[in-house]
Amino acid sequence: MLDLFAEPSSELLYADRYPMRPHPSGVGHIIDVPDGELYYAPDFFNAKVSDRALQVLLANDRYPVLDTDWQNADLSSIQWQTIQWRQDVIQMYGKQIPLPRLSAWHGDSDRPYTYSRIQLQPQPWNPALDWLRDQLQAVSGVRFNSVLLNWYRSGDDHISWHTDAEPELGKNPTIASVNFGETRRFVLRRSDDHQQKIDIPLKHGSLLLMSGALQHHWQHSVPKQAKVKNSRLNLTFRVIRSDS
Ligand SMILES: O=C(O)CCC(=O)C(=O)O
Repeated sequence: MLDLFAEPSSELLYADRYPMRPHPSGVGHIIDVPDGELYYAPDFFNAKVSDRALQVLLANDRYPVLDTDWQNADLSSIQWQTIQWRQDVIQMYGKQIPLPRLSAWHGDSDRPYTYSRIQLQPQPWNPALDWLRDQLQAVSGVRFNSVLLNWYRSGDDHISWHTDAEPELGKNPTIASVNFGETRRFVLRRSDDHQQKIDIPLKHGSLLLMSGALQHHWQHSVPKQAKVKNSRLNLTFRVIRSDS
């Protein structure tokens, strides 16, 4: 397994398995995986911006963002100030199963999105999300029109193996994954060979860009991590096509 838990210290690290080279912008590295493209910048957002982002995205009228046991907090009558966090449920065997994380969907109003058979109507852009999207456009050249936010309240929250291959994302989507809060493992595995894995610790302030044919050949997940007690936010910026 390729383990990226150690910070890349040179562009040649892991070159024997998947070559890495500096991104032309000078920030972060391109990881040349077969059948896809990955760009990873561990410190894309500095500590000050990242701390602020966590505070703003979780701002509410009841609990401090840090030092709250969010997994057990009563969220029923909380007023969220920036993001309307919601507990989505999926139907399985006739039962309503809560997803093991909280979510929100923001974006252009004419771009609804369906995942896990949940149809999401976007909440509007706000200054924080708009600012983040501008930073991503500078590095990716892509103007994203939607963002899915996932809040992993502790290491119990997770997301199972899947690909982001919904038709409304187009054939080879570019997806920008931004991370604030606790470091969590982001694991990729080849769809046709589950032993081939890439394990990337997505840390506070990091950016991972997935593009090319990646979603057709690699699945991804964020596994449970029992020792993790604090929150992690993940924002995946996407382009939803109008002709889907
Ligand atoms: O939290 C992450 O890093 C991944 C999120 C994800 O896989 C998704 O939103 O589809």
